[in-house]
Amino acid sequence: MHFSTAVVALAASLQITYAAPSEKLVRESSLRLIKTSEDDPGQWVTEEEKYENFTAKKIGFIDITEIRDVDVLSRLSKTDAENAASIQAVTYPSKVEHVDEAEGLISKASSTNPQSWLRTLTNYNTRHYQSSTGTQAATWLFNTVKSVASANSAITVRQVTHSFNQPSIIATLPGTTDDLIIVGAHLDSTTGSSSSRSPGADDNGSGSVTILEALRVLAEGGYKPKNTIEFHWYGGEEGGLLGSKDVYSQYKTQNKNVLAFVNQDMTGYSPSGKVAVYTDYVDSALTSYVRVVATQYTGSAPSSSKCGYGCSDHASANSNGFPAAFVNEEVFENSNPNIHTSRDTYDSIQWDSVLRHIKFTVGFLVEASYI
Ligand SMILES: *[C@@H]1O[C@H](CO)[C@@H](O)[C@H](O)[C@H]1NC(C)=O
Ligand SMILES: CC(=O)N[C@H]1CO[C@H](CO)[C@@H](O)[C@@H]1O
Repeated sequence: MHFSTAVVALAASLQITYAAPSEKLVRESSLRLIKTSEDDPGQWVTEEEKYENFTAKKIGFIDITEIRDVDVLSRLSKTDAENAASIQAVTYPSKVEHVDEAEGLISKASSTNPQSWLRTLTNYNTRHYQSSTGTQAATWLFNTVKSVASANSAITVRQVTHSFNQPSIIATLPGTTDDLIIVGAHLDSTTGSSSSRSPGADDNGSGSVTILEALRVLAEGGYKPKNTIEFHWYGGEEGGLLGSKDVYSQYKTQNKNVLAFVNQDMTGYSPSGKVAVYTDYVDSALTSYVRVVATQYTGSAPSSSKCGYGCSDHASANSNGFPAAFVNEEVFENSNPNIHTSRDTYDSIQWDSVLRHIKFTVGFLVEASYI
């Protein structure tokens, strides 16, 4: 049971009234406290309700059961406009400045390896964060990231453990400064229960293999950045941004200087043939810079879209005070109709769309490594 007195005390101190769980739900235990909007004081739900009442209805949520940081809880209850002043301010370039260097690396990118990696990821019955196959998939990904990173001995790869079995994975390419440029995606998938078939090809295996290919290209190219570059694969996103919440909470405690985090979630379905830059729960200055970089390296100006509260892992960086942006395959209204279902299969992936995101990712990492 997670109805802890600490949360109640915190709620009182924040003058937030959390919804009391019903007796029945308390008895069933393993209740989680989730928030679906700034104004939502919190709702106690079962794991099944997370999927049935929210994910399946495309309602985003953040699992705040374990969050104790009052700054973070406060930001999660304020609008973007109210939070803007408390997100670390970074001055970004107004144009791209390293095109030749980036294009040289981009020319080495392909979808050959991503296809084989995504085959393996989607062959796990599910990557649900509470399933044993979800943990096995994370272990396979950890070993694969280590193998890809071994092309450059400077790169380190580690796992971040959570209150659930599935870890997150972080690869670090050290620069000459400790300032961080981060790209990330989540490695888990869901269709509800921890045992139901959930290939999660697009949501969000596609984002995971997109950033892994970018790592391969930079590792094999012997790329030496000024800023330190990190690649993050988060566990437990579908449970309410659980893995990224832990990672950014640790980075906040450790006073890490994150100059930019770009989240990519789904990258393999795009009828319009253009990437979409999302504008809610992100940093507006970083988002403008991402548009400039995406226009250069994908060949067209991105569309704009919004996906609401708790939509994906950029919200965790944002609520911890770090500048975040979100680049997705398509505008929200036209996004992949198969996600969170057993139809989100390998065969439905559009590889030209994945390659577009890989080019953007490599271009962004090279450009931002000089900020
Ligand atoms: C979830 O949906 C069921 C069925 O509509 C409803 O009975 C239940 O109260 C809902 N739970 C929450 C936490 O909203
Ligand atoms: C919005 C997006 O691209 N993300 C997908 C991956 O997971 C999140 C959380 O479930 C969903 O919003 C989308 O399915």
